[in-house]
Amino acid sequence: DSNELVPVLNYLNETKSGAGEEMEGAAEGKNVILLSLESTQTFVVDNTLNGEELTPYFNDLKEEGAYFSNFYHQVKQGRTSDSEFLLDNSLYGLNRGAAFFTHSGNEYEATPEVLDKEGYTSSVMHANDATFWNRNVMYDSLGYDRFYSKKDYDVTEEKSHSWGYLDEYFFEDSLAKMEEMEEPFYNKMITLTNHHPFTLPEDKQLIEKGETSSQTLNNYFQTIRYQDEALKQFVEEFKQSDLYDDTVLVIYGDHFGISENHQQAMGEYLDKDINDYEQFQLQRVPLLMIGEGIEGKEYDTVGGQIDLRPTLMNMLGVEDDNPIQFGQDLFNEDRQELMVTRDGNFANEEYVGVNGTCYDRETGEEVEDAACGEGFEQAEEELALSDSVVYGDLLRYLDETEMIEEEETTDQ
Ligand code: GP9
Repeated sequence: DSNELVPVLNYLNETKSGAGEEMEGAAEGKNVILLSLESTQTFVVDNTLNGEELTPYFNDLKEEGAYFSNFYHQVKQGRTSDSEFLLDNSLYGLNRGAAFFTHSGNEYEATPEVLDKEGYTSSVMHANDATFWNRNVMYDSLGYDRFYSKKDYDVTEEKSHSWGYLDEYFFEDSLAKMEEMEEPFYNKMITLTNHHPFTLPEDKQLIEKGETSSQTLNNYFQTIRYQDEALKQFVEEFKQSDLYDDTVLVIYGDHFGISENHQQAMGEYLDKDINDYEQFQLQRVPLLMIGEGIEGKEYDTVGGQIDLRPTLMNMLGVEDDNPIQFGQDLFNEDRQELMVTRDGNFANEEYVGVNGTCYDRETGEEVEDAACGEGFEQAEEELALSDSVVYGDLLRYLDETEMIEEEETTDQ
């Protein structure tokens, strides 16, 4: 019953800070485009292969917006769907399986529903089969108005490769659809080309393959470079469109592309030994927000995908009436920095705790275990509380939480 939400609410009240002032209302009333870049990790940013930049366009673009260099993905087996779950709910995905499959019948109070009350329409664009990751079912539960899937795109054989519709065509069609959309809108676009096994038609290969001991990593450089070119075409056209002045564009990586099975090759490329600390740091994904009123600035704040919803709501100046969220406004300097991964590892301002070992976050040097004791404990507590919400379908009691909060105020 609703009492099961009490420990969750107490925990969140004790540990999480509210929204900061820096970006409050900075994107009030604007459209939101979330752009999920498939398998895109931060190590490719400002990096090269044989002297050629892997993401030349993104490297420049990030100077124009709020760029987060210590932002982590927090997904597990549900991969892209987990990132979506984290983003729209500010709850953790599950430790096994994908919540998109196992808990699509839950009641949620996700971003689309909250924004709906503010007059927003919501949609997702992804040129894959609608049933993949059970999206067609889950998007209804999350309150999306519309899902543009494969059947809504001009997916021909010439314009496809491997997993499907190539990003450049996906972007082109998607922009055209957005230009026709009722505003304000909240729209999530999910790319596909930079997906394992990272292959491309010959005429789309803009740089050479890598020469490490992993074919996967060698290919990845090419698809990352291709994606960057497609991104360039999209963002440049978007900037020319009428949408630009009224829209905040949020670009982020959904999860890793290169798994730990390729550590040896990553070590060859990055020219260092990939230990647990380095492997953990490789789980950073880019986050960049572009739009009028957002200055070019790099933020080294430690955060993760779970923080995006509260960050965005604050920028939109929207009062989010769902108190069950584990993320915090990334722009709030007073936030307690804690980024928890689904494995119970964590990063905070000073330390990174991985598999029971504690490292200095900046230098990667091992420090005494005790320094990470609290972090590991909090990570475990946080994951367990988030799980209690998902497994218990506790958001169905959300309407009663106002009563709980009122009772608590009266008791004090
Ligand atoms: C599939 C796409 C990729 O539709 O979202 O999913 P992933 O395998 O990365 O989770």
